[in-house]
Amino acid sequence: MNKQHLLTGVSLATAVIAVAFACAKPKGPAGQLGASASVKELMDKRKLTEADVEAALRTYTPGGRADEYMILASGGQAGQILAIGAPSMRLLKVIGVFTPEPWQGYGYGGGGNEILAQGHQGDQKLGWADVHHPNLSETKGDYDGQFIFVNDKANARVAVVDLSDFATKQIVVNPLVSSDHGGAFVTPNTEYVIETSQYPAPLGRDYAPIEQYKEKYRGLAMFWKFDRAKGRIDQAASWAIELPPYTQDLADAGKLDSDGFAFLNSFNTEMAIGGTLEGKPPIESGASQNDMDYLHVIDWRKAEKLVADGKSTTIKGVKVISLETAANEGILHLIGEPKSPHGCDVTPDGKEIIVGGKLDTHATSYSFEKIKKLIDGKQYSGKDAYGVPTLDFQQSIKGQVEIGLGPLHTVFDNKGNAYTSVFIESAVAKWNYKDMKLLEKIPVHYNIGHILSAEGDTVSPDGNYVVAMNKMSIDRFSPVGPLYPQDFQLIDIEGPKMRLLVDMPIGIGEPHYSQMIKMDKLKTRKVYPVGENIYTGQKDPSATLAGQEKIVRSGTTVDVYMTAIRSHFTPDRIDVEEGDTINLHVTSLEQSEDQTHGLSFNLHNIDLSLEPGKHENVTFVASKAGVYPFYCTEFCSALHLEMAGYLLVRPKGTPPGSAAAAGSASAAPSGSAAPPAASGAAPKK
Ligand code: CUK
Ligand code: CUA
Repeated sequence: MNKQHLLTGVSLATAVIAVAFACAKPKGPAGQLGASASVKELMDKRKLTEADVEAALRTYTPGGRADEYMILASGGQAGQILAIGAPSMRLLKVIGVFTPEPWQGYGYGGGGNEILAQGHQGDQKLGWADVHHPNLSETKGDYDGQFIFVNDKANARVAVVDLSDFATKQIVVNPLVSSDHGGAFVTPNTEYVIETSQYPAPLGRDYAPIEQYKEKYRGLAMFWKFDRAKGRIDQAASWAIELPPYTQDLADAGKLDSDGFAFLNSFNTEMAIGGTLEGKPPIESGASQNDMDYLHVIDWRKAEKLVADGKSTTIKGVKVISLETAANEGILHLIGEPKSPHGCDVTPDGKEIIVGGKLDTHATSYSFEKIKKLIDGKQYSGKDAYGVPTLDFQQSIKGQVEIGLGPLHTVFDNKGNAYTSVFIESAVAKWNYKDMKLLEKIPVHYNIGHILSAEGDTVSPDGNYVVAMNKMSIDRFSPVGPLYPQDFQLIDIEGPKMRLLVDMPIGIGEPHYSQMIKMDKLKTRKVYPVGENIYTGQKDPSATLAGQEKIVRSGTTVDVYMTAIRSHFTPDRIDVEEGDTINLHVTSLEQSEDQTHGLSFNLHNIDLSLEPGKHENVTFVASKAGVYPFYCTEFCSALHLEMAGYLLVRPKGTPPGSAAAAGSASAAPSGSAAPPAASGAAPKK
């Protein structure tokens, strides 16, 4: 151990260690770990510094004690959302969203299949997503803990996850654009979930030659109307605004002073279209010619009114305010933003919009008050190529702060400080946006993309933690092959100096954004009422109670009404004929917390998760004769292994129980395959 370090350690750390030592005095007989010397020995043995021990004391969360916060993180290419406790930085759950998730039985036969199918596009049964920005639902600009929304950049989709049970309830497909990025951002009362396009393309996903980029290709801001009572996006009440074919990027909704507005940045206002094989410059350099791109300022309340007044056109069933209308009616204004902008974050008071620049050294703060004045006075600096009024950059900004190379995203605390991720420099820069002063920088490891802060996107951030979401993790973790995990670094921001506390590897995808909510805002259910279909939120019409189990045959359709409870399925034998269609309805009768059963069928790609009370419906065809065991996949009880049964699929034309079916000469007892409750030819409900 480095003695020098011990001597020069910060006083807070020393105090904490002293407490740790004091608390570690031996209580019992002969010295196991306990005396202060032993803690020091342990530190020596594990090569831990005082700073390490202090960080551990600030983050270690004993079993049985809840974390103060939950981070809901994008799962990146995994297409999922990660639920992480903070400050312990322990992974709690990977929520199946756009990608099938077998443990949750999401996409393996049950109702989750229908949710995933909502996200299919034509013949493309998409099995993944590129999730970028989770956003929690808000009430009066504060996280309310009810829902979280995420976008799929690769396929322009938005999903709705209900935080009462951490299950995905809806996926909507944007029929107008092929990719999105500025999403999913909510307005302060979750009136809308905003999704803006990334790579321009003809609206409605039609074809147009790339040479017609400027005439035919467009960007878009989609305003998905959220119906909170139903907990679903109301697609019929949603609408959009056509945007110029600049590559729109990040977005944020105004709040308090700027409520009613949305802000999104863009790059490639050069409208570069590549063509490297044809001898043209790549998009990368073509898009980096201009010193300024455009911050888009959208008056969504005004737009909402225009749509209500019928001043929109309809494309692929969506009401769209045309670019011309948006320009002429004061819906859309553009302001220059430097250089290769990224990140667009509204301050908690709603007064400023902070924009980073990937090739810039500044964070730029736009003043909403100034912007509003220019707009109201129609003091335009000109128009862009599409006739959209532009505002003067200098007259719109409050100022710029030099913070380092490659500032991206910004989050906030409760003291007027901003924390900006600085990508190229691999640092977090803390600066005060009231007096526009850089205060401090802390290195992170490495190549930080987004940054998140506790309750950070609300009108009242907590100001105790930020998390650096780093793209690279060289030398931070044990090697796991050439594909390295991402690195979440929890940073304490409560004191005068930022302190790096702990690294958490993320081994499932590249998370872009995350949000951090106070754990006590989450009102999570522990069990479902018996028979609940979690995808409709209603008791399922086929819910089966104890004693109601039965198998109902109608022609080649077999309806199985099944229950699951420790440690059996009733019925436990399903006897069908090759080619029959089976509608399996299964209800968990459990009402005890954490008593989950699984139900899997051999060789049919069926795997359900039956949390207490949950009901699932599965339809499948018994296409091949054979004997298929089904069993419970959760180790639910001492007799879990016995929680099993058989699906018996007789060869076509073989009567039930026939010995011939088994190819045997001896007679079999008759009627052996049908459970007692089975009724003959009852029609399907
Ligand atoms: S983006 Cu990934 S680091 Cu999609 Cu929000 Cu900036
Ligand atoms: Cu039920 Cu194992």
